[in-house]
Formats: sequence, structure tokens, C-alpha cells
Amino acid sequence: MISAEKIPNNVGLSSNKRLQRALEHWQPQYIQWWKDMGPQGFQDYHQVYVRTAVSVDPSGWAHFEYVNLPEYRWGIFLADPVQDRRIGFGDFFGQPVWQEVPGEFRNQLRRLIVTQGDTEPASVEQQRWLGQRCPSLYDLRNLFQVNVEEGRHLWAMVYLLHSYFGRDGRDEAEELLARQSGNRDKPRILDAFNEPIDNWLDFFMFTMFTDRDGKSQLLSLSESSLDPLSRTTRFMLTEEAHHMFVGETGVGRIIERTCQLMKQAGFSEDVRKLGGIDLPTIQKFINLWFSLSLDLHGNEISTNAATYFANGLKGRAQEEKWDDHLVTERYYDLDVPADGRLERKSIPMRTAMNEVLRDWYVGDCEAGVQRWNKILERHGLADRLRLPDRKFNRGIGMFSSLHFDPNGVALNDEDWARRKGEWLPSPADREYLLSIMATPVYEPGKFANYIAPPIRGINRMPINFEYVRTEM
Ligand code: BYC
Repeated sequence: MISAEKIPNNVGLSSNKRLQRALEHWQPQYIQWWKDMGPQGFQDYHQVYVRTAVSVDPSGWAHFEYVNLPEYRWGIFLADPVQDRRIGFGDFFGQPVWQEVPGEFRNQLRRLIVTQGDTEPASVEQQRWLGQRCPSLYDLRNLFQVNVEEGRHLWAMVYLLHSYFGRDGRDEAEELLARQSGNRDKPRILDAFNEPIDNWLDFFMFTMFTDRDGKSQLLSLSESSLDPLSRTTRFMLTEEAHHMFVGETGVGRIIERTCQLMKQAGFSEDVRKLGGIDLPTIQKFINLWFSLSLDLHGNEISTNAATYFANGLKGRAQEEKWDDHLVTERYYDLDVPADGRLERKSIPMRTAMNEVLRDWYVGDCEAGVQRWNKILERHGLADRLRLPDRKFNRGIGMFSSLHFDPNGVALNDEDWARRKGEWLPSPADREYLLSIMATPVYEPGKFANYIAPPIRGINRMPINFEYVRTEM
């Protein structure tokens, strides 16, 4: 039974019969999906200390309690309305925002919402086996927090589909539960969401880099002229921040431990013999997840992106910081491959909106990597981690048919095939990581050997708090 008590919301669910009916059909399928495709081995007998959003004010979404995961209260929230909000960019600049979907933009908006929605359950599916290899109860709890909130983000997109897109919206909402990460016949829409995440270095890199793409895409959707989409994504951003915290501090704690082990090994790079994760391996995972997440921003030159911008559907991150919101006369300089070399070209800026967003994203990632380098500096080490060149290992966009090394130097097919193992995780690297993660750490306050404890616990709880407990 659908009830406002079980589904915390600020969208008037108790008086919205249409939404109730749609959810009555969809919610049981969602729970079934969560049980089948969500965290494996932690559905029945575990209580997890998680945060549940019960309202949009800070006190409301910082509500912590022990929950049995399938009983988590996935809610539906819109950020508070902005009075007299006006369209902030594109051809309709200055007009009032839309409370309903204009017929002529219905397909484009549905496509954006479905693409966004598809990533949320995909990430839960990708991470579903990680609990069996967790480095601590603290990390296990963080994994589940991320998972339930990705589930809530799916609810947010399904709310929009059910409320504004009629029959097609209901069909799309079902399809969101039918596609599966990595499934050959029914894969998830975007490539990075079909990659396996079977170890915790992958998970932390994913939450650092791929969730940060979530941040850039949500920032741009929160500028949308469709006000309910803007308000939904604005609230999602508050949760996204915690996911990136998990990623950045997770990798940071691995680096911290690696530094300790390097000292212990007499400043040797080879910390594997002490069971640690060496810096070259960490660099390879940065190279992988950064390049996969660059792909998530779409083609460098994109008429889709130009149309989204022109129609006011998807803006730039922090659109108010730009001085020109029409962008009809501006150009963007880009290195374009031509006849086997790169040629600088000026392209109309509206068609470069994916690249403009990617610029914002690269800057945000760069700041995070610099914070990691501070750890190395603090330990007196000369090694530094870095982002690879944007052209490296691309699967989408104009560099995808070419090869480049992490410095952006072009390589032929043969050199790429021979050398890519130097820059990307090899099967042997993955095997090594699985070997040090084979035994999960479930004892409160204990941490796997390859990762340092966090500085503090969650919600002012001690680090040795029993963040996940078993109830038989
Ligand atoms: N993989 O003109 P283009 C998150 C396709 S993450 C496969 O550049 P557009 C999260 C494209 O569909 C954020 N295919 O496309 C993070 C198109 O196909 P068709 C998710 C790709 O539309 C962690 C063709 O290539 N949010 O929230 O400008 C955990 C032409 O490309 C890919 C969104 O994505 C790819 N990577 O740009 C949980 C926001 N890229 O039509 C959650 C909504 C492109 O030719 N989506 N293609 O068959 C969008 O804004 C756009 O769809 C994209 C693509 C930016 C993704």
C-alpha cells in the first residue's frame, strides 16, 4: 500500500491520486529489483546506520537510524521553489519557467530524464557484490548509504516520468528497472555504467570521478526551464556531495596507508609485498575512471547539446556565473583531429556545450587530485598523482577512434596495444586487488591493511561504532 508515511515526500503524495496509482504499480517492482540487484547478502538480517531524507531542510535530511535495507524509506523531494523564477539561458531567456512539459520538447526532456534515471540503478547493480569484500563496517555503511541514495535518485526521476509524461513515462519507469548493468541484451544506456566494479579501489574511484559527472550533469539540469526537473536535481545535489566525499576520502585513506607502508618498506615503491596498494596502481585506476567519466559528458561537438541549450532544457554548471546567456555569437576553440593530426578550430559555442561542461568537470577533478597530492607531500614523498590528458582512452567523441598516451601524445594502434597495460589496470592488477580484499573486515573499529581509518566517524559517532549490525 502506498502511504505518505512510508514514502516521505514534499510533493503532496497523499492527495495526488494519479501519482499514488502509478507508484502502486511501480513500487513493488522497485522493491523486487532492489532485492534481486541491490547489495547481495545484506538484505535480510542486517541493520544499517543510514541517513534518510525526511524533508528538504538540513535537519530533515540529516536523519540517522538503523534500517533493514529493503525497508529504507525512499522519498520524493523537490528543493523549495524560487519565486518568480525565469529561464536563465537559451532562446527563451527571461521568460517564466515551465511547470508543465511543453509538447514540442517532450521527447528531448524525456530522453534526458531517462538517461539520468538509468545511471542511478545501474550504479547500485555495479556495486552489489562489494559488501562481501569490505575493508571495514564504516566503509560498508558508506557503500549502503550511497546505494540507497542512488535508489532515491531513481525515485526522483521516476516521479518526473510518472507525473509529467503520462503513459510513455510509466513505460520508461518500468524500463529503468528492466535494463541491467553489463547485460549484453539489455545494457544500461551509458558505457561507464556497464563496467564491473568488483573491488574497492574501483568503487572509490567511481564515487570520486563518476559521481562527479553526476554532479556536473545535475548542476546543468538544475538550470533547466522545466521547474520540477530543476527543483528535483537541486535536492539530489545535496546527497551527491556525500558520495564524492566517500570517493575522495576513500582514495585519500588508501594513499595515506600506502605512504605509511612505503616508509615501512624503506621508501620502496613496492608496497605489494606488505599487502598495500602501490602508487602506480592507484594512478592506473585514476586514468581509467577519469577517462570513462569524461566520456559521460558526450561528444565534443554535439547538435543535441546545442538544441538542449537553445531550448533551455540543460544549461551550463552555475549558469549565473556566465555573462552571456544566449551564446548565439560566441565560439569555442577546440583541437579537432584532421588528416592524422590535430587542428585548432573555432566552433559555435552552443555546439560545444558538452565540452564547456567537461571543462568545469576537469577543474573540479583536478582540485581533488591536488588534495590527494597534499597527502604525499605531507609524508615527504616526491611522487605525485595526476589526471591523464583528456584525449587518453576515450570511447566517446572525436578522439575515440584515435590513441593517445596520458600526456596526450598520439600513438598508433600497435603502440597502444603494446603499452596500454602501463597506464590502465591489467588483469594481474585486478587479481592482486581481489586477493587483498578477499577477506571482508566486519569487526567494529578494524580496517583492512591497505586502507587507513577515517579521521572521524559518521554523524559524530566513534570510528569503532557498529555501523552495520546483524540481527538473526
Ligand atoms: N555512452 O550528441 P551526443 C550520475 C551517445 S552520472 C554511450 O554527445 P548528448 C551518476 C548519445 O546518447 C550523470 N553513449 O549526446 C553517477 C547519442 O546517441 P544517439 C548522468 C553515449 O546527448 C554515479 C550519441 O552518443 N546524467 O548521475 O549531447 C552514480 C551522440 O552523442 C555516451 C546524464 O547523463 C556514453 N557515455 O550527450 C550514479 C544527464 N555519450 O542519440 C549516478 C543526461 C553519448 O546518437 N544526459 N552517447 O543514439 C545527457 O545530458 C546526455 O545524454 C549526455 C550525452 C551528456 C550523456
